[in-house]
Amino acid sequence: MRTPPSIRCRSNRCRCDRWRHWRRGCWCAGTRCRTIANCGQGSRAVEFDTVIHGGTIVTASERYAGDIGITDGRICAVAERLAGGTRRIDAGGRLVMPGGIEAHAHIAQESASGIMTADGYLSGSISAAFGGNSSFIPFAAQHRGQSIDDVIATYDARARPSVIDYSWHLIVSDPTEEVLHDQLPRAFARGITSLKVFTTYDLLNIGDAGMLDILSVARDHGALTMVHAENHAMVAWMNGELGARGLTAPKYHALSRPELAEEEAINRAITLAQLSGAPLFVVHVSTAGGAARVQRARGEGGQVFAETCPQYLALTRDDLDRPGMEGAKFICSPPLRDAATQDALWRHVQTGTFDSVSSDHAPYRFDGTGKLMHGQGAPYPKIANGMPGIAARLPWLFSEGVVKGRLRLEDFVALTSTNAARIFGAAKKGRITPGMDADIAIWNPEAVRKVTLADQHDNMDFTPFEGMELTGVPEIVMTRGEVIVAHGTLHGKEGQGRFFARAPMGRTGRPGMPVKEVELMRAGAGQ
Ligand code: DUC
Ligand code: ZN
Ligand code: ZN
Repeated sequence: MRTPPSIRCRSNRCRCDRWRHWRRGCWCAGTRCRTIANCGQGSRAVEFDTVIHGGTIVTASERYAGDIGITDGRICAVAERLAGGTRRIDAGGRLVMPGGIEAHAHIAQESASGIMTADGYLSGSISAAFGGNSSFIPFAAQHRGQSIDDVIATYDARARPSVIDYSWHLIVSDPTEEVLHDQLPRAFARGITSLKVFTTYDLLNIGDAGMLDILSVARDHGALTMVHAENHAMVAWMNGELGARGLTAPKYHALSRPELAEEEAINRAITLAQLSGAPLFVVHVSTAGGAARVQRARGEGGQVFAETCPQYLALTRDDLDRPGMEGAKFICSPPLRDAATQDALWRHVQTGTFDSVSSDHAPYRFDGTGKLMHGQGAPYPKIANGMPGIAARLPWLFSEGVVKGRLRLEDFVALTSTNAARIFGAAKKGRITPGMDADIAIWNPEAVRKVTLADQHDNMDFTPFEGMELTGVPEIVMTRGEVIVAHGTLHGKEGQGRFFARAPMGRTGRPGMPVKEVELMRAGAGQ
C-alpha cells in the first residue's frame, strides 16, 4: 500500500480528496496535471507514463515545437520541454498530431440486400490504425423490422475485438412510433448521438415524411441527423432507361446516378432540416452543386455540416471503364464523377464547405462474397456499392493536400480529426491539450511510399488507390496512450479499443434558418 501523498492538488477547480498513485495525482488528473505543467516545471518532478519529445505538435489552429506528457491514457501536460517519462518517444523531425477519427466507415455491416462487409472490427480497426486513426465511428444499421435496441446489442458484440476506440452512428430505415419516441431516445442517452438516413435504395429510403419525423426527434434530443442524399426516383428512372438499352456494364453505374440526383436530394434534405429546425450532416458529397447548396445553407445560418471522400477527389468515372469487370471495383454511391467536379470539390475542401474528409470505407471484395456475388458478368445494379479506403484516407489527403500545397497542416488536422470530434460530440478526442485522451499519430512527413494492398492491412483483395505514390507516413499511432502501430508493426491487442459515448450537439454559433410559418405556429401555440 502506498503512503498518501505529501502534496495536495491546489487547483481551485479540484474538489477531489482521493489519490490514486501519489506520483500520478488525484482522480481529477487533467486539472492537476495542467496545474503542474503550468507552474510546477522544475519545482517538482512529474512522472509520466510516456513523454513524446522533440516533435512539432500540430493542432487544428497552430503548430509549435513541444513535448507531450501522458499518464493513464490522458494527455497530462504539453510544454516546451518535459523531463521524465517511463517511456520516452523521440519525435525529432516528426509531426505530432491528433490521431485520425474516421467518421464514416462500414464495418461488420450487412448491406440492405444482406452482403456482409469483408472487414469486421478486428481487421477494420487494424487497418484504420495503420492509416493513422486512433478511433472511428462506423455505422450500426437498422434493417426494417429490427429494434434499435437489438441493433445496438448486435454491434456491441461485433465491435468487441476492436484495437482502437469506437462509437457508432445509427442507420435508421424503419422509423416506427416506438423507434422514434422510445428506442432512439434510449440510444441517444447512451451516447450514440448521431444517426444516418437514406433518401434512396428500396430497402433504406425513408421518404420525406420519415425524414421530418427523424429530424424532429433528433433535434429534440440534441442528436445529429446525417443523410445519404440521392433522388431515388431519378436513379430508378435512369436504371430503367439504361436497362432498356442493354447498358449494364459497370461504367453505366456512373450514368445511372446523375449529379442532378444528388443535388436535388441535398437541396431537399437541407430544406427539410430547415423546416424542422434540426442540424444536418450531408455525407459523401460528390457534386459541385451539392457542395454549393451546403455552402449556401451555411451562409444563411444553417447548422449544416458536410464531408467528401478521397475517392471523389482522386478517381473519376473513367475508372469504372477499366477492362472486363475491373470497373466493378470502383462502383460506389454516389458514383465517381469527372475532373471538373474534382476541381470544384477541392475548392470546397479548401474554403471550408467540408468539415471533414472521410473514407466511406465499404469493403466488398472482388469475389463471390462481395462485388461478384451475382456472377462475373453481373449488371451494375447487382454489384455492391462501396470501396475500401480506411487506411488510405489520411496518407492520401496528407500527400495530395498538404504536400502538394492545397491544405495547411492545421487544415489537415481539422478535416481528419478535430472537426469530427467537435461535431459528433467526442469530447475527449481530436485535440492535443491536457485532459484529452492521448490519441496521437506521429507522422514522418517526408517518407515516400507506393500504396499497396498489403499496406492497407484490411481484409480486402484490392485497393482503389493501388500504385499511387504518396508522401507522408503515420509511423506511430496511439489510442489512449497505448501504441497500436509503430513503424509498420502492430502492437495493439484485440479488444483493446473501448466504446466512447458522445455528447449531444453543443451550440454551433449559427443562428439557424428560421421558417416564418413555423415561428408563427409556435407563437400561436404559446411555445
Ligand atoms: N453509401 C455509403 O455511405 N456507403 C456505401 C454505399 C452507400 O450507398
Ligand atoms: Zn451513403
Ligand atoms: Zn458510407
